[in-house]
Amino acid sequence: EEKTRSSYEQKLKTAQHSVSKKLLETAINKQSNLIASADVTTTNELLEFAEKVGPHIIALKTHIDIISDFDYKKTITPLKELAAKHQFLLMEDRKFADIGNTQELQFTSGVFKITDWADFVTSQVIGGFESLDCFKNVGVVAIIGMSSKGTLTTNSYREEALKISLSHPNVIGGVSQNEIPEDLLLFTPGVNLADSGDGKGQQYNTPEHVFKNLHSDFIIVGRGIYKSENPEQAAVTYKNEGWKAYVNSLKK
Ligand code: 5FU
Repeated sequence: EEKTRSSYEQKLKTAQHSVSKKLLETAINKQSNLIASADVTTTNELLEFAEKVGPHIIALKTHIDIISDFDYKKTITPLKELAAKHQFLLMEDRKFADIGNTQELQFTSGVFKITDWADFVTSQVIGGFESLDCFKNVGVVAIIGMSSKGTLTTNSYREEALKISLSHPNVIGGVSQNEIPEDLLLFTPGVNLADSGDGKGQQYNTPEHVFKNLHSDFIIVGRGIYKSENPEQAAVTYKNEGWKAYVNSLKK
C-alpha cells in the first residue's frame, strides 16, 4: 500500500515561515503547483514571458545574471509589478555556494540587489549552517539533490544537507529528486512532458512521477514552457497536469 502525503491545507496549518505560507496559499487559491523557470536572456523576453504565464503559476524562477541588458529600473521594477498583478512570487535561482560574508555581499550588492526583490532564493548548503544566516528577509530553498547526470549530491551528502536545512530558520524547503521530510517544502526541477533529457546532462521526469513517488510540492518547468510555440498554453498544460498529479497523490 502506498503512503499518502499531506495536502497544501495541512501544510499551511503547520507552516512557520511567511514565504512558505504565501506559497501554499497561492497554490490553493490558483489551484497550481507550477513554478515557471524563465531562462531567457533579455528583459523584453522576461517581461513578456511573465505576463503570459503569470496567471497560471505560483512563482517565476529567474537566473537574473543571464539577462544581458539587465537594468534594475527596466527589469526589476516592471517584473515586480507583474508579480503583484498576477499574484506570483519571485524565486531567484542563484545557488549561492560560498562563505557567509561573500554570500551576503552577493545577495545585497552588485547590480542585481537580489535582497530587494526576491521572495525566496536557492542556496547550496556546502558552506555550512552559518552561511545561510544572511538570508534573513527571504526564504531559502536549499539544494539537496540536483537533477543532472553524475551529480555529487549522493545519499550521504543529501543527509547532511538535510540536517542543515531542517535546523536553519531561514530554510523553507529543498530542491531534490528524492523525497524529503514533510517539514520542508519540496521543489522539483527536471520536469518535462515531452523529453527525457537535453543532451547536456539534464534528466527529466513527469509531473505524475514527482508527485506520486517523491511527494513533491512544486514542479519547476523551464524549456517545457518557455521554448514552447505557445508558452501560455504550455503553462496551462503543466499547471493542469501538476494539479491532477498532486490530487492523485493525496489518494491512498
Ligand atoms: F537545482 C536545480 C537542479 O537540480 N536542476 C535544475 O534543472 C536547478 N535546476 C534549474 O531548473 C535549472 O537551472 C533551470 O533553470 C531549470 C530547469 O530548466 P529546464 O529547461 O526545465 O531543464
